[in-house]
Amino acid sequence: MSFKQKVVTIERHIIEGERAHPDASGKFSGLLRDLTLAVKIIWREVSKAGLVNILGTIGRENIHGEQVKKLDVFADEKIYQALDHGGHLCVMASEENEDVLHIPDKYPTGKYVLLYDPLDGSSNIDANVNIGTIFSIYRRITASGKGTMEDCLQPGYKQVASGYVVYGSSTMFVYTTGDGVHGFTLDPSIGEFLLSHENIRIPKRGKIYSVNEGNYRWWHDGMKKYVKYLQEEDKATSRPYSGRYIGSMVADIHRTLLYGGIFMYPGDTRHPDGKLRLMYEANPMSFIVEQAGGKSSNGTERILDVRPSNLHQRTPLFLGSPEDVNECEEFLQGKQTLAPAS
Ligand code: P6P
Repeated sequence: MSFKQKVVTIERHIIEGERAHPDASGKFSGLLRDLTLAVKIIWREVSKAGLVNILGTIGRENIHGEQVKKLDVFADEKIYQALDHGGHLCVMASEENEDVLHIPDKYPTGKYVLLYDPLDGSSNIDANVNIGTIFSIYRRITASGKGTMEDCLQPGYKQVASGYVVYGSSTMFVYTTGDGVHGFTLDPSIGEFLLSHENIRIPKRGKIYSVNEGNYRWWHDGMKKYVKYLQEEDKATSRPYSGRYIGSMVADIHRTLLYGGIFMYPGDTRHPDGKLRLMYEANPMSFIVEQAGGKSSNGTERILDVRPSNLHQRTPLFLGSPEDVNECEEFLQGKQTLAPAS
């Protein structure tokens, strides 16, 4: 990096973004500062997990004599503890907890709501595979005081911010506040996330599809036909596509965002709604992908328009380059009019 290049932290980027929107009221800089602190604490544990054997189950003691917690429980607690006292939030909800998480009575409440998946893909960590933290921020609906389930159960288009962290060889924080998608890479030597990918735009079409093909036998016909179509040879449409599936959604979608293509977790004859959670995974990642120029659907409807009925409800998910998602939907809806391979 040349010394002339300015060093932009997440906090500076948010503040400069707020200056561009006079109506902003310092809305995010404090909230995201607290969130990035929790993320750095999680990063510290994730990056040494293989060495300190803290993957144990709850109840064991580690070499420091501390109670060992599974990493996802640890991450869940760190995010809650970092955000429960800042006065920005009226309520939280976590993928790890059945009910909403209230702000302790001793702390002030604020006008925002935080939903988060503290450590998505944590079952992969002992294979040193990328895992991630995902978050969604909404404005509260109720007037004041403690937030409620109503504040948490909002459709995705109501999000005012969302983002993810992908922990790996380099750890990145990617977020949107509705003004484009921006990526920051952690510089461990100074413990700061520095702007590395400003205004990420997803390619209109890619050459990679990402899905667990082990579920093929349970897929509906449209899904089977679409994947077979991608595997046909046709140079004019860059087919066959490459198949890439890490099995850690944050990593698979991060690659899709940067390289283009499509990520899919469909519903099937065993699980009509698929596996991924609407509120903690699909909505925040869909806001990011749409803000980068992509598309995200459940096969028939825009994910961000889905009206939630349950905090932990699952949804089929098809997201990525707009031309790829449009093509996928044609197959899923039995409307494909695409020419067979020449
Ligand atoms: P499958 C990880 O457990 C996760 O929740 C997502 O990160 C990932 O995309 C998906 O499940 C993988 O599920 O059924 O393909 O192993």
